[in-house]
Amino acid sequence: MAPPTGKRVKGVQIFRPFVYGTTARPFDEKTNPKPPGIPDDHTHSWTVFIKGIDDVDITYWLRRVQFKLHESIPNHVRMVEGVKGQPFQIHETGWGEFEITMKLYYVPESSEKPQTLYHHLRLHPFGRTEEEKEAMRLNGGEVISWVYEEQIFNEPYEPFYDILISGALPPSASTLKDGGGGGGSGAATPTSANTPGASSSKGGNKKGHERSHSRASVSTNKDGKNNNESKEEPFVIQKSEGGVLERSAMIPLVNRPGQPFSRETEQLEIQKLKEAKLKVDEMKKQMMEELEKKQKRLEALRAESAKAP
Ligand code: SLL
Repeated sequence: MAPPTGKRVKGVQIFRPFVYGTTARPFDEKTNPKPPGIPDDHTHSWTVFIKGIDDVDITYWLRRVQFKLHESIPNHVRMVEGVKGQPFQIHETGWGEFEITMKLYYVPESSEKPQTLYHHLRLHPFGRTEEEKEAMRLNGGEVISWVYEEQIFNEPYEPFYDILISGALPPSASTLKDGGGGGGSGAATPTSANTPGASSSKGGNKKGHERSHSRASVSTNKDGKNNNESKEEPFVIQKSEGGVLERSAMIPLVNRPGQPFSRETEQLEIQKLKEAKLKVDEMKKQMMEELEKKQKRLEALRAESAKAP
């Protein structure tokens, strides 16, 4: 960890969405043939990864990841250095499931201590019912276990803050230097309109492409000016519709293959929660009615027994 440089930007939290998890496939002569030299008892090939949502680069905030695999695997502690635009990942083969430890090392400008994540490698479908398990088998019996997560940077140091908010510029306005290095002077000071990740949670919903998030509130920039009052730039989608801008904290509008975390998914989850709440409310109502009936019956019995000689 580098010694802290500059001051912390007070009252600011910046988040960056990312995805981590495992993808496993059973060996199969047709769909996934076992490469030569792989031990007989190995049944699966698998990958563990950490990457940006919608495959955007995250190496401007994440420098390296140490993956700690099961001790039975040769060379089981592996350091993966960030390569711009590439996921942090390890491909392996094996026969069993286990807990993978991932230690995230941030860029030196952040002065952040490393943080550890844990993830269970899944080779076999998991679920409460056989149907749920069956639904987990994707093409070729692939089993995915992926998690959406948000990295929160709380009151980042100024140079790191500059790096975090230096992206997501419309191409014409972009004066970006290559990621992660510089910081400090010369970093662009973007407006709220072109830095979705740094937008205030009250900042409104610009054409529906920004995500308001309770933990994503950035109310002031480093000059103490309110970002929300900055001049709004026209919002330019650089990737496919539903894609996200580099260095932003956006999530895609809709799912596409290999990209299951989007506003669409979020809405479905919210819908599920709403339905679950309705069901719980209904159950509660029924229980209250039953309780009331029982109480009445109890009162009647008490009255009867009081009358008894
Ligand atoms: C289990 N507790 O029994 C776990 C351990 C270990 C998995 C799983 C070895 C691969 C290799 C491998 O797959 N270990 O030999 O490279 O399920």
